[in-house]
Amino acid sequence: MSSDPIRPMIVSSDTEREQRIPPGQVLTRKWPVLHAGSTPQVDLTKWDLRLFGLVKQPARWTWDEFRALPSVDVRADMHCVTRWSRLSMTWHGVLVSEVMKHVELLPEARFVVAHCEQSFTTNLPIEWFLAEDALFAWGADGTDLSPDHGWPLRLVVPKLYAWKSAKWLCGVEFLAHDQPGYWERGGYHMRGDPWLEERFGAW
Ligand SMILES: Nc1nc2c(c(=O)[nH]1)N[C@H]1C(S)=C(S)[C@@H](COP(=O)(O)O)O[C@H]1N2
Ligand SMILES: [Mo]
Repeated sequence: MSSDPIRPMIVSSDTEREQRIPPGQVLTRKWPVLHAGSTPQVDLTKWDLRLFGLVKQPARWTWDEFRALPSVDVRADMHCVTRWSRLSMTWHGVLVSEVMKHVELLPEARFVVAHCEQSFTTNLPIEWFLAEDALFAWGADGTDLSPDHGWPLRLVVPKLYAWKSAKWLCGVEFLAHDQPGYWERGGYHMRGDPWLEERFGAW
């Protein structure tokens, strides 16, 4: 990481709120690890990222191709629905807006499902995926992600509860209708805005 060039810094607008901690959340200085199941072993030589569904042409990147895309740093806070919030993380990766230059969305695409190793999925409305601070991250706070935190690549959507920030990401699917993912089928919210405390239900 230290040999990487200086990357542009994007600052999530939520970090500029006077009250940084959303309702019902508690500040943590540690970085907890939270996920269903075990930490997958990912082989980079077999790894790819696919964008598919309601796009004119699906897109695919190998690890080397993905790492060659222009990268940024994103300063953002992280809020888990289990009530911890971690402030001022610096994520390293490729903005969603940069990746989306490589596909043409069909007009009926309104929702996204993130697909991960071990068939974890999570859904979100497309406008939250396309937010200016959302990125595909391979690193945080100056180092590559550890396997527990989603190495080699995770989605990071700072404006929503962190269960939407899918670890071990392998694909993004564009859909016309919302489709509940893993935690959402278990009762978690289809959107999950921490500022509105969208923890459970509503579908
Ligand atoms: N693939 C996958 N990604 C996941 C999860 C999961 O179970 N599987 N859990 C989510 C939840 S609930 C949270 S709070 C964050 C936690 O990220 P961290 O372990 O890096 O803190 O990852 C999210 N991404
Ligand atoms: Mo979470």
